[in-house]
Amino acid sequence: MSETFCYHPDVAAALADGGPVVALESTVITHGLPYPQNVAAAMAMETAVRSAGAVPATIGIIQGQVYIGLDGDQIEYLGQRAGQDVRKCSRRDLPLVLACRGDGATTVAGTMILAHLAGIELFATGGIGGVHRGHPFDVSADLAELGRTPVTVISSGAKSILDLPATREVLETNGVPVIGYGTDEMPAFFAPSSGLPVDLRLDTPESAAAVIAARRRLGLQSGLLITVPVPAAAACDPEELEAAISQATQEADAQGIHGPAATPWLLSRVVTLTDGRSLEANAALLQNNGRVAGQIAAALAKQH
Ligand code: PSU
Ligand code: MN
Repeated sequence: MSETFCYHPDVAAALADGGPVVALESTVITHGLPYPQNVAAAMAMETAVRSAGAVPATIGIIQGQVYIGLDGDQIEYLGQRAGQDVRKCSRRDLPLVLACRGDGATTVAGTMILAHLAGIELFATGGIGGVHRGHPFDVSADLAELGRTPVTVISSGAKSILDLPATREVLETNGVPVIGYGTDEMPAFFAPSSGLPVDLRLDTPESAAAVIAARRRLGLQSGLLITVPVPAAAACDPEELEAAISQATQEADAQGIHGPAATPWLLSRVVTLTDGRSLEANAALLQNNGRVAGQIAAALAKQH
């Protein structure tokens, strides 16, 4: 992997020592948030991971080179290209962007694959993809990846731009447990709850590390999903959000926006329709998830 992967020195040192490392994705930078808030959110998330005692590794592809730990200049480079010609990379896209020596931002699916190949077991982000409302065949590659790659994803669940009950069913089919961290209900990104139950509630980093260790002992080659609600102080007004989300979903359908373009388009439309209020909640939950993931990584490293 050494020629294909370029490791940040801090990440290489932590991995060599069995120290705590948390992978972070780059599609949230290029396709999830606008510039310059995307770069600020990515840097704040790295700081949150560090403050919990772990090393962040933001994963991305620049000119066909995979970086396991982008530096600040590289995050700025990708961040400035938000909405431009950076390929959004899930499993199918990875060989294409490498062969073409292109720039690529990794989704949850793409980041899980590269993190696993790099020897990183934990990954924090904002939201996972899912089944699109009204499009039962537009199922994010994230759900299949969670079923086949042994990485633990810490997120705030999935946005209600998606069909959450269907998303929950596909996760179950793929053998992916949904763990609630400090909650009995699966969170719905901006909203702390979705009405859907979790498979297990955990309240401490040590108990989360114990589940990861048990998965490892069984040799299961599948992932775990740990869901963390948005911090209460940063949550948006649920009615305003629901109105924005249903308007955005209807507009996307009317304009024929689908496939990989659907999630980025809906995300940016919701920011506009909420006058940017959803952006603040997004940044807050990213930081909080980075902090929780750092704490779980630290607890896991102590068990070695
Ligand atoms: N949900 C968010 N923000 C995001 C994404 C999802 O709230 O930035 C990104 C993630 O990278 C996720 C991807 O893996 O969108 C899912 O895209 P698709 O539905 O095309 O699989
Ligand atoms: Mn899709």
